[in-house]
Amino acid sequence: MINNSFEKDILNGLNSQPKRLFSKYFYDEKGSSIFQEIMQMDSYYLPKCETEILRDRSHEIIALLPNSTYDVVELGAGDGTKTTLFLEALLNSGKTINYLPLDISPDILEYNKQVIGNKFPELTILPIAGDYFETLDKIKPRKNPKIVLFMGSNIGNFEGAKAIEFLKFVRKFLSEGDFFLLGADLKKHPQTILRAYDDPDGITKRFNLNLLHRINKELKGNFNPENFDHFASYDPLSGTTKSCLISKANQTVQVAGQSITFENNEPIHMEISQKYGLRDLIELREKAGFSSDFHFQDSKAYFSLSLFKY
Ligand code: AVJ
Repeated sequence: MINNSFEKDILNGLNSQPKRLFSKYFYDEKGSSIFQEIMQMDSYYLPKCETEILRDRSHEIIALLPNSTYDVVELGAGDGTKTTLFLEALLNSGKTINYLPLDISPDILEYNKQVIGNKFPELTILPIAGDYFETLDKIKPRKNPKIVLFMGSNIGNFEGAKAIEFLKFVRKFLSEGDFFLLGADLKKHPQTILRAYDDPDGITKRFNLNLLHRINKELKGNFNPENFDHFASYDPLSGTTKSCLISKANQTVQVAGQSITFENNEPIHMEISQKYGLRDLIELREKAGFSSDFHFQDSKAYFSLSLFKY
């Protein structure tokens, strides 16, 4: 089932003009491990900045939460390492919390539960595996007020209006008294952004090429990844980082029984990573239907944790 929509999306994308592959498919086992390498890169400032905000400003965020009990729901929770800082601050402030990590991967949730459970033995952890539709449906009937976390600038992968649609969609599962905490990467000097997505060691290139390896493995493909180059760009006017693979030759590739032809220098659009100004974040909040916003930045003002009230 999951594999079917993978095949459909990949074939649709490769038959589109321009050709398109989707970054949500980057994260097989190998891809997730390359993403861990990216997070360690000096030039990939995002996790460092977000961690700084969580470490230094969680108490200010928590001061805005009036209730004494919350369900902390984390979308795309992953391994939960950064989240421990926020959970710790919540517990230190005397609030009673339950932690509900949601993720598409049951394996990462198992790991998350162990890491967080070891750190906070008294915490109730209720992992829910599945896509956002299924998992949010399960949290809806719970009576506790909620704070939904969507961190790591994952919002940046949604194109244009899709980001607003996603926030609106999440808001439907919330009610009066609930909050949404968004991690968003801010507009900054274009060189700084470009370096984060165009590293000299080629780690980001490997991250992109890994999807071709994955297609080879899972869809009987015969991509030669060496015949593709990686190209990243950032447009300060739109705030959009785009990353492409570029065919280094005229070539034909087989995928799931189909022949896909590439011209020399033809791009495959792989990913966008949207950057926001403060005004953009306020507009996003308004359009999604949340009533107010509060913004917390790191010392360099590279990243924002933005709290939206239902
Ligand atoms: C995981 C979506 C936040 O867009 O910055 C990192 C993925 N792509 N380097 C991002 C990514 C290239 C990352 N997100």
